[in-house]
Amino acid sequence: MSDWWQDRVVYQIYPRSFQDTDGDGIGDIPGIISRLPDLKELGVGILWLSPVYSSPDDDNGYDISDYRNIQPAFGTMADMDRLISEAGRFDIRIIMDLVINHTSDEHEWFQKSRDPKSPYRNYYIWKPAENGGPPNNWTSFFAEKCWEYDDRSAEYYLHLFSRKQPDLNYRNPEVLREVENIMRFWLDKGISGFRCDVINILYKASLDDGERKLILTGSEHYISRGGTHEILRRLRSDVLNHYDCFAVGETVFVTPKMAFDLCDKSRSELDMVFSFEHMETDQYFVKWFKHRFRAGRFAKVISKWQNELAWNANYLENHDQPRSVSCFGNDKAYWKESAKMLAVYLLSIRGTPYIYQGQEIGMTNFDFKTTEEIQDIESRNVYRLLRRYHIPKKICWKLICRTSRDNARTPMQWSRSEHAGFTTGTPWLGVNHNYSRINVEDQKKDPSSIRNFYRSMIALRSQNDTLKYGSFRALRMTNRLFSFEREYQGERLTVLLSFSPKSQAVHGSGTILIASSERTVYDGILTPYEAIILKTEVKG
Ligand code: ISL
Repeated sequence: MSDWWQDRVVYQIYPRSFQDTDGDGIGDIPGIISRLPDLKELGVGILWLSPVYSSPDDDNGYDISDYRNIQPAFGTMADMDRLISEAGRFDIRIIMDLVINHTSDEHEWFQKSRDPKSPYRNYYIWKPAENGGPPNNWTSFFAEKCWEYDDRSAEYYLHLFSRKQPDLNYRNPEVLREVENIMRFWLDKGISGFRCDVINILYKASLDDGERKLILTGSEHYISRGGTHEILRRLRSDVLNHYDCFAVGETVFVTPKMAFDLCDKSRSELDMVFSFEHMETDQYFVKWFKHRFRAGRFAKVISKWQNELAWNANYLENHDQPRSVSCFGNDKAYWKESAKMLAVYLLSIRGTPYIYQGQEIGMTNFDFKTTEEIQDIESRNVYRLLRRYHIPKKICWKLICRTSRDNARTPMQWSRSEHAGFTTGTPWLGVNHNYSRINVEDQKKDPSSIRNFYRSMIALRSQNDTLKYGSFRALRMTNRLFSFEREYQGERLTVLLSFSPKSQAVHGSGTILIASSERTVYDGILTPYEAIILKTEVKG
């Protein structure tokens, strides 16, 4: 028996950059409502909304100051209620981002917590100075210190992200109770689950110094510790089990073994997790130092995760990653071919597919020219840090261009009109100048477009049980070719994916189920970046 969240395709919306309707240059909820017919036509069954809650926007909504209110720039609670019901009319379910590792420092709990006598003090992690300095040697995800001194209470508080994102204290049962109530509040409104932000780091097992590491010193004290498993089991039994919903965890530095434990049905924690290893196949140690993408390595990582987990959350893009056609494909000479090939990969591998806004039209990395155009807090911090080490500006800029989270955050390209039809005002982040060539409106009209190909692939997946439930077996995993088989109830599908700008001979037999090119018969030669699914009946 499958669950509905295994059958459907998820589409991630980054509300700030999706569709503006009031001309303030920031996307909004009425904008999402206005695009529901487009999403339905594409074949989307679930929407994941990045945070729409009240926030001072230090980290674009991942710093929440009120979990029960909507950020005014995005609209009102009435808009949100309307979105849930309108989406329901299209049979589209909604999941929301659950950001509970930290809040904003402007959240009422934190403001009260600054008073050492307040009952809220224990909602966060406060510690006195250690030898006149921070309580331990940990470092943050955003290339800065992770302890901030608060004059008012004369102690430090922990923040694994920006200093405006203090970490909640999960040793305090009150915090869990508050979180459960927030989850119920949204589930009662009719949403169908959560994407749980950095969910495997909630519980800090100790605050001792960490082993010194190039990045994230201290992480061994909080990555996937027993306390987090316990919290997840509580959230499941107290809340999630009482609704028709699912939970996908964003799990940083997760290994297949950790992911297995988090998703093991008998433990009742999460339904699936986002892992990162495949996204790191083009980097040395940290994402800022990239090397050429090697498809062979990517394929091996994917195969490992396919073999070790019963069900994966599959993605190539999100609001934190550069555009997939720019890093795994070829966004110049083979832009269209490679974007379609990646679509075949994403929709034919076993698991729930997650498409990020703009991926379905092959949006590319930004074309900014200066650092002033960058808004992302992480990119800004890293740039500053690299400059402190006297790394030449040109090199810093190159690193930022390839890796910045703003690559994914440039506004959605809807049409050829000004600002790509995203806004009538000034967009909060620059629109990529290629919008007159890459946009939804043109691609809807062109039968051979990337978007129409995504539509066909989504439709194919929804009708084909082998693509949804079939077993996975890797065949070839080289830098030029990734091929694998899926098998289910007497049907075998062979998926051939070319990662090469050259034609190559690849053995394969069967009838073509779908091809990213126009061909109807397979002659044993894959053209550059071509993808084909061949179908054979299994004897016996
Ligand atoms: O961006 C990253 C890698 O590309 C990560 O280090 C990222 O910070 C990490 O995956 C956690 O991400 C999530 O939580 C952050 C938020 O900034 C991200 O946007 C969110 O996806 C803090 O809430």
